[in-house]
Amino acid sequence: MIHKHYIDGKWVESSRGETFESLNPATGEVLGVLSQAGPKEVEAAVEAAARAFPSWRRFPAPKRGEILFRVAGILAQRKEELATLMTREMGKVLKEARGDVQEGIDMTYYMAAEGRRQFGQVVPAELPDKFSMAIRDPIGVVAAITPWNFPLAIPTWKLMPALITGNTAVLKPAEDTPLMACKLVEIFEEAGLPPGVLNLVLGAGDVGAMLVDHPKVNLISFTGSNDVGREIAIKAASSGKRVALEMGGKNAILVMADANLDLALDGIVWSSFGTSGQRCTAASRIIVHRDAREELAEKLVERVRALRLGNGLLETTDVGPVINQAQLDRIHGYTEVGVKEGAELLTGGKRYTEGECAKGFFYMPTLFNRVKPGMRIAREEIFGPTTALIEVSSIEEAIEVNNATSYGLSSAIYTRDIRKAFQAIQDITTGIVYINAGTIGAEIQLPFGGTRGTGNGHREAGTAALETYTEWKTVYIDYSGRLQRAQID
Ligand code: UN1
Repeated sequence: MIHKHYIDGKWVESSRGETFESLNPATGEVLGVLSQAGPKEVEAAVEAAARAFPSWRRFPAPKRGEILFRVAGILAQRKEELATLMTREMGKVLKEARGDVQEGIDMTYYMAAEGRRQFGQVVPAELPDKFSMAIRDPIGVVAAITPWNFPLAIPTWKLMPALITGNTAVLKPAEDTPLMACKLVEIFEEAGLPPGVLNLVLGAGDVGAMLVDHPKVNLISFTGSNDVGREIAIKAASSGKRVALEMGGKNAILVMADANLDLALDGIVWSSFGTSGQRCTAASRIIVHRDAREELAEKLVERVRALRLGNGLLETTDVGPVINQAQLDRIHGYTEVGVKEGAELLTGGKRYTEGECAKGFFYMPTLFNRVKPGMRIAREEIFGPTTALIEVSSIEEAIEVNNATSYGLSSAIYTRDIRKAFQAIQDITTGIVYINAGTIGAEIQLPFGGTRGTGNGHREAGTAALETYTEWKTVYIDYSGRLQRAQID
């Protein structure tokens, strides 16, 4: 069976007949064959979304919400099945895959409820017998281009706020995790979403590029690498499209000398090696006060060496594979860079090929010591199970090193001193700050996103997402029956 695109309420194969495969990164097993979109499918999908827009925007928002509530209910009912497929397709361990599905469920319920909110603004007018307010209007056709690391959660971050506010959409999921996207779209269909409101096109980056270029796409929401994000931003600027970007991170955990070190160790291991480090929120720098560095390094090596690699479906596995060969090579490339730059490799630094793992893309959790802030492994996003210890001598220096990167997503500080905690909240310049918790695990009801190279000022999740997917329409109603001149009369 070939998995198909979903266009205008129908599952269709590409006219060119080209296909690609989805692989299990833990075993190399082929999980499915998928139709690959060409220009014709992209055209049809965007046209369908554009045609569906006028009636969907007039469809009462609470009714749109009812459909989303049904989607959330089905997601919740099928959580285990979806999580298992996710582990097989993406590799993350089952408990994390359940978390990914749960994040999708949470976002769907949250945005479904926005069907009865989408608060506007009503303020007094400056003239008598005049009423003034601002209401939200949808933008039009949204292209949602999503990554493989959160194959269910991230599509919901984009689609739910887009659809609840009356936009229509075309989803282009990463080519490494298309089966999860097919499942999500099937669930929308089952929940009764009208044809054309959500369309799905499958394929590689060229399909995303066609969407970006299509004149009837009004808004591009992209999560992925900085290189691709920047290209999209340039194109969108010249065509006048709205674009919301979520890109890389080089997140740090700051460990002060007064920290509860065991707590910090838990946070570091979870944030650096959870999801095999393949989160944009992953901690790839540990900025530690010199008085705590030796003890932390010693204990951390022990903890990292104890992590068990394997198939994420096994209860005994702590760390699953990385997504594909190219990522494996890239991660190892950074190990070589670190060694060449003079950092001390404490553990890991190699591909892992024991037993069954030989068939998959496994990389040993890797820890570098004596890393300097200027080194490439301290500046560039690796997106794998690699983290770097950087020594500092004060909280001021720690914050300065934390902030001095071209990214700005998430930061964490471990300290028992309330003054240091507030100093960090005040002076850290990333979009997310954690106190006595690691850098990962943002919740969906608050803004998610980052400063500097991480994004372009937009935020996902929470009510902030409504800003991305709507335009303000300001309305003045003059019932005085005469000409009233603002700022003059
Ligand atoms: C991502 O890695 O792209 O905060 C998203 C977290 C998750 C989302 C990560 N809730 O780690």
